[in-house]
Amino acid sequence: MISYISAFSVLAATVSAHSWVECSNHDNSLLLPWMQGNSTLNPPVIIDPEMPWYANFCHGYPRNKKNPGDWIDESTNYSWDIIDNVFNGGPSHPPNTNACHPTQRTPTYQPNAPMASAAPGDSIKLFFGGNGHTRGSNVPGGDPGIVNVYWKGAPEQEITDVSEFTSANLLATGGFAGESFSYPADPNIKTPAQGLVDKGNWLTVKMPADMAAGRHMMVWVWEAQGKPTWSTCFDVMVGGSGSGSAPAAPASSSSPSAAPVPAAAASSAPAAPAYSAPAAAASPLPALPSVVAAPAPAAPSAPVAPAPAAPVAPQAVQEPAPSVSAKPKTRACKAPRKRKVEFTA
Ligand SMILES: [Cu+2]
Repeated sequence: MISYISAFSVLAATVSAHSWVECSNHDNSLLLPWMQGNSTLNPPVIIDPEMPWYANFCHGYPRNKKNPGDWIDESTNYSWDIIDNVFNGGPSHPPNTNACHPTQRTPTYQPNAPMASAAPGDSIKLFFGGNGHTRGSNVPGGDPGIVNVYWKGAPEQEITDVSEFTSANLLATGGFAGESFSYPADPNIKTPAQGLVDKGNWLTVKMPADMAAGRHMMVWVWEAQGKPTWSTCFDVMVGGSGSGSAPAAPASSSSPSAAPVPAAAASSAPAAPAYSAPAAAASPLPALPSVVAAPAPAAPSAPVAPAPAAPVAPQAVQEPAPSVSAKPKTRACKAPRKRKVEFTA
């Protein structure tokens, strides 16, 4: 029995590294300097861009992402474990080659968490958690690998199967740690247990200049050792500055930092898909969620709401005590995930 459990633990450890896109259009122009500056304090102050009080830096969300977020919920309810579902085939666990998690196979969006919008030529910045893996910890081969974004290149076209993760469908690629910030600087510090802090990884994705107006479905895929391991699916609504054949597109400025497309405009566009944009999302992203305005009683003051005019110089930004919806800030990779059927026969 002991050896059985050991084998189970080893097996689970090789596939437990995980990450997913938290935000599909993230503005880190203030957050990153804050993270860098606060990391130099003694002791360092951790800035975690994922915490709900930084939600106003996010201007686009993955499918079915909740705002404010709940990473425990997300890690099981929309992050798609490709290794577990695709490559562990067998009679008791037939391969499931879907490209997306079941909750991300339609363009469904939660209230206050709209899809990204952009104009052709814009760049969007995907934000995903390092989760302790930025320096290769707990990743097969000890290399953090790469992240790719796949699409079909035309509006209203879905990537549905992992076989469509091809070079022909590749829109963007970069290192998992290519746009990350982690500390301490010593590269020998590789794990959270050793003191590694890696709260922010990004991938900048440039929209092609000739991109057609409409909703473009995209899949972010983390690949290690040449194999896709995890995916997150999202959409980008592209406003009309393309061909004249496109119908009136949702009103939107071309700035990446612009407010998201109002749901009303998106749903009235002739070519708009039947995605479930909530009517309540007609205004730009709200102020900090109400749960943040009421921090735990022990918190000395309201959380610091990062204002656009805030100085860029690094400063200590105090994170409030976690409120009811705020999950622990320490986010090492989860404990070995439950295997479903391998050992039941
Ligand atoms: Cu992980």
